[in-house]
Amino acid sequence: MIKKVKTVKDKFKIYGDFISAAPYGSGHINDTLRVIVNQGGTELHYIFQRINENIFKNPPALMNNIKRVTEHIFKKIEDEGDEEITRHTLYVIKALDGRSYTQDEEGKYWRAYIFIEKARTYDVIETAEQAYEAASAFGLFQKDLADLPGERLHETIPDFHNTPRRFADLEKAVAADTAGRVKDAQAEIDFVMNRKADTSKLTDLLAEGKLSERITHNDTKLNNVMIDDETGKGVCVIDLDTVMPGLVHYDFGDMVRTSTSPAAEDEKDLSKVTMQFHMFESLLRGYLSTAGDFLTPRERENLPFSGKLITLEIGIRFLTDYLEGDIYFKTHREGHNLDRCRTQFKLVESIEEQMDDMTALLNSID
Ligand code: ADP
Ligand code: GN1
Ligand code: MG
Repeated sequence: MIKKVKTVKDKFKIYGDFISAAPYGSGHINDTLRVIVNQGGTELHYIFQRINENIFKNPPALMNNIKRVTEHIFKKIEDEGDEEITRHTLYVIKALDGRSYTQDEEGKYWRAYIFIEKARTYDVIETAEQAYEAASAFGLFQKDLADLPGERLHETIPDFHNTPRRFADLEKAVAADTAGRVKDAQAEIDFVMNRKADTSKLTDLLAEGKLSERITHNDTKLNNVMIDDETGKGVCVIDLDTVMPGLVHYDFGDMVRTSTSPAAEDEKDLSKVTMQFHMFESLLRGYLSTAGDFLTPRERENLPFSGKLITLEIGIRFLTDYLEGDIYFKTHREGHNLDRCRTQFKLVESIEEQMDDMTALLNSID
């Protein structure tokens, strides 16, 4: 792999001698590496990613989305006189042939980004300030893309946040029981079946024209936003593979899913999993600080429910993957997807218990 990265590096407009490459981060989808090169005695860092083609079927179209989105944000912050532009948006390094990606000898797709220094991502929320900063960064991201010119973005994963569809996929996985695991997950399957009515609530509003499609990130988990090491401020929204048309709720909801519980996504001790209200409050205030002025009243009123919905949806996806034999998400231990599913459903319950308070808080904010 490392030898391959060295060859791939030579296909990008990266000037300097290859020093090393090592796996980086804890994403569930792509292969991510930090690559170090020596340029006249100075070490330069890059992020290289091999795009997961089991999941993303059309890498050139995906990279065209990312190019359009990052160039649009680049121009905006350049006009504002930002002096740290390549810390505030992902910056795609071009290949020697001018494309925004390259291919290795096996035809696999690779991209390279400038490495964002003096900032990091968090897998588990630590402070309410981080929740505020993450939410305000994702809200700003939506706002910046509201005037993206050109045709509709490519749907990199069709029906990505179509929750009724995810429900139907689970039903199919249960009926097929290909890995023989249904017997080990009956309580979790029942949990989902009891909440069928929730799954279509937002997609129905969209179909009735009561909610509108916007350009959204669609994978706003906490470790997809970089936080500055010194200031604690949100620096940059990353992981742009799923930027495409969507509902704002799935973005806000995934922040609630990933930034309110003090437990890891795969925590086995479910007593640790809880929706901490003060974290929700910070998220809500952070999100409204940047997104508040473009949200419609109906979008706004569904924000508390969105946290429950996407937590249920991601739990359904982990459960489906468990039943299908772990074919989608990277797993690192036996039962990993089932453990992840259980934390999601525990969190759904915690959100359900606090839904009235969440709504009351929203209604108390101008
Ligand atoms: P995945 O789709 O697999 O989640 P990500 O794009 O989120 O992959 O990248 C995985 C991790 O790599 C991130 O959580 C982050 O820690 C790190 N990372 C990604 N892009 C950059 C970057 N430009 N600079 C610094 N770190 C990055
Ligand atoms: C995946 O790429 P990553 O690790 O940030 C997944 C998300 C899930 C998340 C669960 C393209 O996100 O949809 O919410 O895992 N991304 C894709 O942790 O499926
Ligand atoms: Mg990620």
